[in-house]
Amino acid sequence: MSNVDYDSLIPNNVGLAADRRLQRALERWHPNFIDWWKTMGPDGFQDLEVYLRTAIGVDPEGWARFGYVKMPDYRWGILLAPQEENRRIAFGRHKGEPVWQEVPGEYRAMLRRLVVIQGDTEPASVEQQRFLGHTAPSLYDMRNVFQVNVEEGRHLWAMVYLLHKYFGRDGREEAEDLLVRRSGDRDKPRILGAFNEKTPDWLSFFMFTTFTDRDGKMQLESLAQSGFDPLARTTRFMLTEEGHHMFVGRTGVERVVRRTCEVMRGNGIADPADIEKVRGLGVIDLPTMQKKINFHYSVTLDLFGAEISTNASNAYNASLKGRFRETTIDDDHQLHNSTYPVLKHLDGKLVSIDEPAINAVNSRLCDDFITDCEQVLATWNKAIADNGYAYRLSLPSRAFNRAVGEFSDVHAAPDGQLLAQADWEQRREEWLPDNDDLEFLLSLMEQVTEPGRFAHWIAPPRAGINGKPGDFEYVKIAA
Ligand code: BYC
Ligand code: FE
Ligand code: FE
Repeated sequence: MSNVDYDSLIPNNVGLAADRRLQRALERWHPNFIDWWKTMGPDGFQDLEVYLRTAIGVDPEGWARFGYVKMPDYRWGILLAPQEENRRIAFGRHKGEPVWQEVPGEYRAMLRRLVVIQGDTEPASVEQQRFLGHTAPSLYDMRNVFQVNVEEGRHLWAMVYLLHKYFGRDGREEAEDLLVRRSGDRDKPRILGAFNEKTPDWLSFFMFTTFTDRDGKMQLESLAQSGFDPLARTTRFMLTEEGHHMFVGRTGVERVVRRTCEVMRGNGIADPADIEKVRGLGVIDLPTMQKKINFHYSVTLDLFGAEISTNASNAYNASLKGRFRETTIDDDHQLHNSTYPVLKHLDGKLVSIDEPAINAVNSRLCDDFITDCEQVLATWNKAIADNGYAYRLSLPSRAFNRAVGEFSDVHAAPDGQLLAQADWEQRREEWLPDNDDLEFLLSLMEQVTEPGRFAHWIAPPRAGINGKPGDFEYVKIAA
């Protein structure tokens, strides 16, 4: 079952060779994908050998192989986690029924929409990160962004497989459109807001992979519960790759924090808020990092949709999209009579209000996301504390800077205090990066290609990829 066929054009463990129609359809999509990759994938590095991992199986141990690959030759495969025998639906109206191997007709449109939205984010992130190679702070980091990019490409393949196999002609059309929309394009933007923002510098990249890839994790976890088994199995395997993306983000920011603190300490700076002095030393000040957290976190919260959502309740009822770790939750898994506390604003205050749990599925997933993020913040703050500074980074209120849901029509400070429009306009640059901040970040970005060397503003990682030594040549630049 877990054997992967690597002899065919499209590596897969779904028996593609036995389904000639599907195989031909995907083989027609393949050159369009490669065209897209060459024009919208990593700019300027397509001919270089990169030390990448490729998924060669789906077993928990040993699913990846490391080796030098030119990115356009990466073996993007269609890999589903092994089928669980006798798996039954864990939640919703169809709880207890055997999982579906085909799309139930009544849910076809809803399912297609979920798959398309998921699929759209994958190439979008590659487009957003397309120029980062030019300013990579080391070969280690350069390799990491390319690894993330090829895997997001594989995630696109994962969704395109589902569209082609299960959604007929409209699925094929949706698959084509996934290569037509462009991140940030005015006329044909990507579907969700965060995926049309820019990722111009490496702090942005580390924040994106910390927060936005973590939304990916939460959404994939919910889809991995799906009663539609092919979707559940696809997303389950995607999650194994997602871990590395979030690792790159969390440790990336941590290395920046560590470096800044070490340099501040080494130069006798007592006050981390002395931005001019810290920047004068060529490292990123902590208040700017806080502003970047505020931005990436709030934009990512928007990806959870409205707190109270009939779309989400329909998907849950239909047994298509569950909750985070659905099977470990102790309740009826149908949410007949239960409530869930949802943060709302009432008379100028933030209050928690019990809502029917079935309507609050998005809000709950968002809570689980926030819990996850808090653990990440703790590791960053530890790096600050280890250096003897009292400064702490924090997550802003969920009401801060929101464009979707309950708080989209109010303004709030990071501490949750609601503000009049004029106050918000006046103060927003205290909390969100302004042009000067972004230009400062860009001014630090310089490409470092000597193996084992790192740009001044970031500390080296604690360990190499796949146990490689510090001066390993992750990308063969000189070749
Ligand atoms: N931007 O009931 P509502 C990843 C629309 S990231 C624009 O509140 P729902 C990755 C919504 O479409 C994970 N529009 O929301 C990370 C709806 O429109 P219609 C991606 C938005 O449907 C890094 C209306 O507002 N996967 O994998 O419950 C790198 C009201 O909708 C937004 C998924 O998201 C927005 N932010 O929830 C690479 C999973 N939010 O239908 C990859 C699939 C809402 O009224 N998607 N709208 O015209 C879903 O589960 C849900 O569609 C959403 C929204 C969670 C996105
Ligand atoms: Fe992904
Ligand atoms: Fe990812």
